[in-house]
Amino acid sequence: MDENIVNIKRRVKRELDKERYQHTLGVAYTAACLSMRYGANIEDAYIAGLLHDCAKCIPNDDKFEICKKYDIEVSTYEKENPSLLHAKVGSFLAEKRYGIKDKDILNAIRSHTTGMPAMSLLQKIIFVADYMEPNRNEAPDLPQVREQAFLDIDKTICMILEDTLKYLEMKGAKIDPMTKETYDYYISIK
Ligand code: DGI
Ligand code: FE
Ligand code: FE
Repeated sequence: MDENIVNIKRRVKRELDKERYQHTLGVAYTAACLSMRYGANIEDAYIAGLLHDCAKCIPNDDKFEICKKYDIEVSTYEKENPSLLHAKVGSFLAEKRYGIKDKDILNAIRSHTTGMPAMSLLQKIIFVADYMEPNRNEAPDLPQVREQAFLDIDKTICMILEDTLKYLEMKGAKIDPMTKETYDYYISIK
């Protein structure tokens, strides 16, 4: 395997707890499979998968600290829901600590939790792979999502967002405006 990938894996393994590292490997190879199906760059997808949650195990206070130190903008919504920040901070660390220069990979990490309208193929692949990788088992619609992901990726994004919005409403959690915007966009092009 590419030396770069071996190094990323080693470092990410150190930064994450065991379960999160297993999830990370699951996202990486699911993203590679989806890339084969849709003709995306397989190695880029694998790397984006490996790094998408690289900031997940950083305590909230430290994430805020990183944002302050490096002038990363934090929305009011993220201030109230700091767990969402791991995507933005992860993208930053992927660039600064892991030396990733490819903007598409960095954007895919940044948008992996809420999605965003008009995503690139790689962004869509990471968004979908994160939801359906083999270690995930809680979402009720996983079998349908896993099948649909290899048939129509835009439709899959609608299914995932529908389920996520329902789940957040049930929990009484607030919905990030970007999650809603992404949903409206993908419903409108269906
Ligand atoms: O980091 P992971 O657990 O692998 O997955 P993720 O980055 O997609 O984060 C998943 C969580 O994020 C899931 O519990 C749903 C939540 N989420 C997604 N959109 C929103 C959200 N949480 C809030 N509060 N608001 C959102 O709009
Ligand atoms: Fe995440
Ligand atoms: Fe994840």
